[in-house]
Amino acid sequence: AKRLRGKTIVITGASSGIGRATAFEFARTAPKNDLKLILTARRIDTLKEVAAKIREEVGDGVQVLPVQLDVSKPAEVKSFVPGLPEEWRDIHVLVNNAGLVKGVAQAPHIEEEDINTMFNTNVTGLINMTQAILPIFKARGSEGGSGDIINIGSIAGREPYAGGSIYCATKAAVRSFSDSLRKELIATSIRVMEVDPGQVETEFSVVRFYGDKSKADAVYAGVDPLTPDDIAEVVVFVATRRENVVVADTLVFPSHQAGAGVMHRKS
Ligand code: NDP
Ligand code: 8X3
Repeated sequence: AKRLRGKTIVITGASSGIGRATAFEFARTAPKNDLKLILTARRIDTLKEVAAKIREEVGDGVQVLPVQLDVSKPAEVKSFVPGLPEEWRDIHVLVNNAGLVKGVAQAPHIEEEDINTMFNTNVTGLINMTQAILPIFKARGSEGGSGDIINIGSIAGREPYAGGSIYCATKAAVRSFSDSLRKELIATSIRVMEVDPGQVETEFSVVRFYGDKSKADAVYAGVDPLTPDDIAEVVVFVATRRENVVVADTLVFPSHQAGAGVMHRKS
């Protein structure tokens, strides 16, 4: 927790699921009065509720700034850092978590709009956010602790499956980008770390099925998925290692899962 002292952390997609849980976990772990959390997503009202709940749980010690940001819009990402109040620009950790899946359609029936939404959010959004923040990290020079980029990938990026071709391709792209970036930054002390969850129960499946809650619930029937907190703990763990330790890559399953779609169901 001492290692978070004085830091400013940006989380994308903090209005729900893993991003929201990660915000709480950082707040709980932070030394009192000495952490700034910038929470971003499209739903600003939900972000404000998250910020209020964090203050309720951990007190006013942690400063929380909700910022409306659609990572799929390059112009919004470009004006993100310049739009922050001066005292919030000294960013140390970027958690690239915003992401989504749309549908289970297979080629040649995949909607163009869904393809674009997934790529623009999961890939271009993540790359643009990284490019927006990296100059802040690089300006610190090569001494330790100059900055962390934590990308949320997925088992889907390692094991592509039918009905997920676009989503899987986006997460494979995240993986390639993380691995290239780590090599590009080898002479710096910037840490590029990827956390790849297996099945986590969040709004993910509700979004996949365009708001159809019963279809989403069926995904989790008879299984015991991870909770968003389980992944949040891993994200905060990798961010709080000694400066010279890079947890480059992490794959996290619930115990009944052993691959994308390799699930043991009780019924
Ligand atoms: P949720 O749907 O619960 O959360 C997704 C978050 O992303 C929301 O806060 C949403 O906020 C945000 N988001 C979506 N589109 C945009 C956008 N264009 N700009 C900014 N924020 C956006 O799902 P999860 O918590 O499960 O997903 C988080 C990450 O975890 C994703 O990258 C997902 O691919 C990954 N993941 C999830 C797994 C799972 O099984 N749940 C497994 C492996 C990886 P808003 O709508 O307010 O913009
Ligand atoms: C989410 C995991 O396998 O349901 O990234 O697509 S999967």
